[in-house]
Amino acid sequence: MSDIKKIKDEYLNKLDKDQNIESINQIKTELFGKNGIVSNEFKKLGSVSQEERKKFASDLNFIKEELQNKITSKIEEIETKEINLKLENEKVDVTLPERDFKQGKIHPVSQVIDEISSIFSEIGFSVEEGPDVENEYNNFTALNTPDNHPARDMHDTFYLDEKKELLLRTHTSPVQVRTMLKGKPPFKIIAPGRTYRSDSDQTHAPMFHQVEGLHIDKDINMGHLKGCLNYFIKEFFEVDKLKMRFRPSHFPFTEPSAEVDIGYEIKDGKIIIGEGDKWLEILGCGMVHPNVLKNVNVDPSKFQGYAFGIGIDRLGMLKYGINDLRAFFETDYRWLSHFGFDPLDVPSSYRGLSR
Ligand code: 2U9
Repeated sequence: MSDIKKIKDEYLNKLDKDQNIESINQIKTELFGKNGIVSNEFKKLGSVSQEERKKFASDLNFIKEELQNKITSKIEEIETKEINLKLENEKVDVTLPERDFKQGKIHPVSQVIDEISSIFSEIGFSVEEGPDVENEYNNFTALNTPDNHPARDMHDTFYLDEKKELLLRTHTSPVQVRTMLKGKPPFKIIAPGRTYRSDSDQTHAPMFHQVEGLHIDKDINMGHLKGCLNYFIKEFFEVDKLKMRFRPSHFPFTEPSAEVDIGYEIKDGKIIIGEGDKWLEILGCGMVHPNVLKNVNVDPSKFQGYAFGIGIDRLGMLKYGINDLRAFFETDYRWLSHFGFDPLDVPSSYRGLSR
């Protein structure tokens, strides 16, 4: 018994010294583990004579309780110390100045894409998307644009390989090609997105945005095209009256083809869309060429329809009075906080896709 008393004093001493949770647990195992010092003393009880057993057991229990109490209070002490240290370090300094708060803005291009998508969805168009990197079949060949066509020129197209098989799409038309190749008519879709051409000045950027539309069904004619574009332009510019004219043009993928101008005038230095005696070119369109339909496995004797292409950036510049295209893509925060849109402020022309 004197041995175990010595050990008790030794361990009480150890526990008094600065300990951490791990070393306390280590001590706990040394004393009370399966082969611990105290546990082994209890095992000896059976071999002690009847007379001594009662005293031995009571002494042992006393020592056990003393050590266990010490361990429990030591653990509590360490945990309290840790909590206090944490509180000390995490203290909030209420005298600090507040952090600079920056309200995010919607970029005008995203805003205009949302407005356009919303307007077309009201008359049954769905929105399709596709990759920026395309193959030459989807971007040119399927669109009736032969090998020697000037649009394929290195000056216009960013090719990504020597063989000129991969490129950055020069229009969003490959999205319509992909949609028609994987589905069956009718098709009524718009394809907004980034497009690329090797061009850069005040009105051209090497990356710009387009939205193209395609409506293919039985008996679709140019009257439908005219009605659709008239509705879109009126909704987009929020005008009731609109002067619109179709000028004959040429695109390899449409026949006949046209460019569309809308009437405008300048009042107090501001551009007023809709009426007036000036004309502004706004988009290109036409009836989809039978060769294009054949290339995407649509029978042109049964199905026909119209397509159009609109430059989104220019449309946004016109509607929101922005005059340098390059500023769109310079990611200047001050420019964005002026021309950007509050995400919670919904203009009347944007009805949201959920309605
Ligand atoms: C398919 C068939 C036909 C899309 C069309 C135009 C006319 C057009 C320009 C307008 C301004 C491009 O951004 S812009 O420079 N686009 O004039 N785009 S018809 O015709 C298609 C598309 C896909 C399968």
